[in-house]
Amino acid sequence: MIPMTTTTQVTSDLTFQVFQTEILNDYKTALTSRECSLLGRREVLTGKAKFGIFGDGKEIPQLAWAKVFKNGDFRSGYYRDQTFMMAIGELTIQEFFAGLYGHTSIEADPMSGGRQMGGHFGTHSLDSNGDWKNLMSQKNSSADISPTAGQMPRLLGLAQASKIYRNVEGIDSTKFSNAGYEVAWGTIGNASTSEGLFFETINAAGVLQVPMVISIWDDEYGISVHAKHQTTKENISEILKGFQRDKNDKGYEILKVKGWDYSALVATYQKAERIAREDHVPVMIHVIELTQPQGHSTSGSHERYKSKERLNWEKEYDCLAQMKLWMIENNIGTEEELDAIHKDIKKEVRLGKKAAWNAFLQPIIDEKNEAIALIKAAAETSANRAFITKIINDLVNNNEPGRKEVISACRRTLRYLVGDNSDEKRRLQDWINAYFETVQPKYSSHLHSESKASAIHSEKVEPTYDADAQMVDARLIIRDNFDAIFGNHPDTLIFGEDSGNIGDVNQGLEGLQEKYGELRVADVGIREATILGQGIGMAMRGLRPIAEIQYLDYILYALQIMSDDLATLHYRTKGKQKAPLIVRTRGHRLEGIWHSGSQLGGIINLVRGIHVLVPRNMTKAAGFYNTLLDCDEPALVIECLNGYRLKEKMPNNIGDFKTPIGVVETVKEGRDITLLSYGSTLRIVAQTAKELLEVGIDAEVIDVQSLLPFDLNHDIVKSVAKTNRLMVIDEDVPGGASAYILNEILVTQGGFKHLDSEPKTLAAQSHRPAYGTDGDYFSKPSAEDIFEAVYEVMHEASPLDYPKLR
Ligand SMILES: Cc1ncc(C[n+]2csc(CCOP(=O)(O)OP(=O)(O)O)c2C)c(N)n1
Ligand SMILES: [Mg+2]
Repeated sequence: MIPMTTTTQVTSDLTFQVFQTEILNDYKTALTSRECSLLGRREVLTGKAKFGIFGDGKEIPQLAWAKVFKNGDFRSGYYRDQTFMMAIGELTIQEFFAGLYGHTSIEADPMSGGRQMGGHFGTHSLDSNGDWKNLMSQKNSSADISPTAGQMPRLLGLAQASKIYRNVEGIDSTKFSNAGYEVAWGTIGNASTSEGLFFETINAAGVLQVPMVISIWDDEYGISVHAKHQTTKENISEILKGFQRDKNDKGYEILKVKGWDYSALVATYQKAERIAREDHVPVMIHVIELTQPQGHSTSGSHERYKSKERLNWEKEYDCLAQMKLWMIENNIGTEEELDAIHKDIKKEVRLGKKAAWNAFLQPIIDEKNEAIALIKAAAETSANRAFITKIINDLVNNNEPGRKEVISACRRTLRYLVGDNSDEKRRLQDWINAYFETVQPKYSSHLHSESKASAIHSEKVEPTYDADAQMVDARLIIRDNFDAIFGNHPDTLIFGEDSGNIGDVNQGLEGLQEKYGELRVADVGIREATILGQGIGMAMRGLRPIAEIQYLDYILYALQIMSDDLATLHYRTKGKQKAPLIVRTRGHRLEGIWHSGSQLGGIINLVRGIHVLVPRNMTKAAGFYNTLLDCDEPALVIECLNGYRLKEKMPNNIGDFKTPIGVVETVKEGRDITLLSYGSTLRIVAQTAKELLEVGIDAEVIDVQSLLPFDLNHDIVKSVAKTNRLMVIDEDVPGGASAYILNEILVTQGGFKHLDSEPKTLAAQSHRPAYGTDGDYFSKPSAEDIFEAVYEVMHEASPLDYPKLR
């Protein structure tokens, strides 16, 4: 136990020794971290690493935080937290430098296997099979992202998971929770509290009363921009005072502490921990008077924007300097002893750096040597020897090459060998091909799950029907299916605007809150970004959340979090973290500028890493939910808003039938032209295909169903090979999702070979749709537009059979 103040009496030698050892260990950790920062900057300035952003000036509060961070807890922070990661034993000196260099081995750089720049931290939640490790026997950090405040929405979910585990019965929580006694700890820079995501998260956590502790590292600056441009009154805890809880109202506990005052920090973090862990009350710790000894990052110098007075103050109040003074004052060590420790640490950091550099470089040197031998051999038999010799010399003289230099030398050599036909050339070609096979995955693997629960292994289970099955309002199929899901999977829960009490705006959840409780079928505030974050955080702690975004158009508020956080999570951790979150929304064929429901091109191009599913009816949608619960990947499911009241036959295997992911469905066979669409527009296309039959045009209609992943079996090209004509129809802007689909078929699937007519897309107008039925008619492809566009293709192919229509 650390004394609360510097004046606490030490009662025995033994107590003092324990106390002294612990403080000295802390000091060593802080010094190690600082020396890493200093040396790290030099590595960047001498060209060994690309970019550096470090934790100097923020060391001491992180020691205090690490003391109260327990197994099972989670961190969601930002790039200043290296001292904390070291203090909890999750970042060694060598790993720090491996991250700085971008070492592609996940063993060498456990944070991201070289995928993220240094300073982006994370721990491993998954084993090598992609299965959950026991998160209760380790300290956990969710993987950082660079957008400032982007860590906040996820933090909310990490905290809320504890609340769910504490209050919902029947969930197997062995690996994830002990009765919800885990705290989610966030960090954010003072300037980043200007972001909307910060305020949205703070409010939501206050409403939800979750065990979240947010530390604000306040150094008065955000790069060069002073607090006076960032924060009203230049004081974030002052302006957030209204969140402080009191006798009558729940809220936050707000604490303020100086970032260089070791003993006060220790006391503050102990207090924060107790309040959050025991009582599930969110806590905000405003840590003031922090510094940035080396400035913001390796990209600039702070002398340009800080006054002399400020720079002098920062020197004096450098938290390490202040800790040292305090230690001397309290007889923890003499100046000489502390200096000797510092000297040892400097040496240790230099050694660790060297080991990291050698481990990073050696495999590339081996590859370089192999490449040189092969290029040399090929050069000897080539007439272009002189040119190739230059390439060889450049590579030989490069003592610290990257993989880029190695492989580009080989590839450029091939150009000089183009007329040769030697075994040496073939060996070089084979080596290049093999190189890509082994090296490319180092940079590109794990965008999606590579486990046995990957969605690409999903299999179809057909809905089955009683002989006298009723045609019902389709929303009842969705509702009954969710009922089955919540009944069968205690770890599932859904939350969204109007999802709880009224059972969502289309009553797809009617009556389910009463049945499953307010925590599992929940209303939330209007705050799309943190709805998403809530889902991400809970999914990272073993739950199966379904985050509901009321309408597709409003997903734009959450799109940044989907794109930056959810979509990259598995990739940026090289498969060491996952968030199998289901995002439920409704869209398609809505009417009006902000009710268009169709911005799919924008979405699919920003969320690679998330599956995007566009079922044409509620049975298909329900089948997707059932499939997704067997999988370990995130997905967005867009239900058809105009489909809830259409009639569908009620299956008798609700909860069990499954729509496979990445598989198209042919809804009408035909021989003249392949028509592709999805969602609500598919229904118009299918209807139009019937009308086209009346003029002798037999169209094949295919429902894409799954935009990401797209037609894994390449079934569409088989259809094009039969019909030799192709049209993609959707309600997105021109060049949106229809262009993506066309590229998939013509380029990826090689469909161009089979075409007898120009391939076509039919999309909406470039502007957002105008309001009302007529607005829709003149904004999005109508049945007549589709009919005429298809007819025109047939007219061009055979004008006599299909005379001009207009
Ligand atoms: C959304 C976004 N905008 C801008 C940036 C560039 N940027 C990186 S750090 C930073 C300043 C952050 O300052 P603060 O939150 O006070 O943290 P500090 O670095 O001072 O610890 C900015 C503007 C970014 N990463 N993300
Ligand atoms: Mg700052």
